[in-house]
Amino acid sequence: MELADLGFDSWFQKKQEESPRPECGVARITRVDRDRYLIRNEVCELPAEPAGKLLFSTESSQHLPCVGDWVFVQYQNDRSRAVIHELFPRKTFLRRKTAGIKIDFQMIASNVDAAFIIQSCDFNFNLRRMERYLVMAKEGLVEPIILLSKSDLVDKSDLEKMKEAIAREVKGVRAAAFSNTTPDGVDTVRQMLEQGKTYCLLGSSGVGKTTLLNQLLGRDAFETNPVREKDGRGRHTTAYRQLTVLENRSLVIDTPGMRELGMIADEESIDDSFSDIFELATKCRFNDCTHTVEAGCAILKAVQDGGIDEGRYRNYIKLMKESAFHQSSYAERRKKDKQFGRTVKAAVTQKRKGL
Ligand SMILES: Nc1nc2c(ncn2[C@@H]2O[C@H](COP(=O)(O)OP(=O)(O)OP(=O)(O)O)[C@@H](O)[C@H]2O)c(=O)[nH]1
Ligand SMILES: [Mg+2]
Ligand SMILES: [Zn+2]
Repeated sequence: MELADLGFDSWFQKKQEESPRPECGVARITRVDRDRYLIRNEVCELPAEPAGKLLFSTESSQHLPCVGDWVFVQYQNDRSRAVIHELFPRKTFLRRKTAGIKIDFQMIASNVDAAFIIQSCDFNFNLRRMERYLVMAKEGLVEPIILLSKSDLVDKSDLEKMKEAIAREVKGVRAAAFSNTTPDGVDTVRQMLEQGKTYCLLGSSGVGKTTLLNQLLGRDAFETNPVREKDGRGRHTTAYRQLTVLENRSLVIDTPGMRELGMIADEESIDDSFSDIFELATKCRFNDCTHTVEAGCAILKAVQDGGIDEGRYRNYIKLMKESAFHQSSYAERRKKDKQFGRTVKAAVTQKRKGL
């Protein structure tokens, strides 16, 4: 195997020529598990650790090696271990803000050509989350590819509606649905993979990232686990980020499912694309209307009258069902909706009275 097979292209070659380190070898970080690293070179995969100088000269963890990084290393005596001395500049990256007051970032992966943003069709579909991932990819110059997994679990018409919703929401981004349960489904993804290019699997726990990787590999190399039946949530099976070389010489980085509760809850404002529906919700007869079966539901009426597109209505219901959204902020949102409704009413009354 040559470094080019691991993704070392002319961009990195140029960087190396600009600031060579003749005393060092070049390798790629293939696994990060807390402070333990694996690297891969032309010959093999082996453990490595950062040099003290590298560790202590960085203020933020984002400057430490992450999976996908190209690094300068020195091998120790029998070449069974290596010391990482320096990182190559990152061509692209995926990172997210860490929790806390100080603005800092956690690296997810680097030098990724395309990120598969995976949501499962059954419980996980959420346009707002998708948007977050799209922003993340865009910021790091990574091409996003949207994948809907577990297409076997929903009926065709629902799947079409989700695809339409995606098409309405984002333009110019590749998107596909697939199922890990059929060879056809996996081929849909396989066809997108190019030799020497690096792909990163992103998405909530349980959407089937590792299952997809195993399918692409053709063997159960990595552990997967069933999701919780009641809400489809995963069990955070994958514990570290790892880069795997496929037979077709493309490179796939699997990641642990992200805990996104904070990611969604920190967004206070109501999604613009559903604001009209939220507004209608204040006019339902019952305070705890679920907008699915109730008499006197203003939303259902608008759907029947054609005032609200049925596809959008379904997306809204899906969004409300999405647990993180539902549990953390639904009650609050309803309260706000009511308040908002009152404000609107008051404004209208004032206007009528000519105030
Ligand atoms: N019905 C169906 N089940 C699937 C599909 N893909 C994966 N699963 C199942 O979903 C469960 C979770 O899959 P994983 O691959 O472990 O999910 P993951 O995204 O890697 O989850 P984490 O490692 O926790 O982030 C497993 O029981 C899989 O068998 C699919 O296309 N259809
Ligand atoms: Mg996994
Ligand atoms: Zn209602």
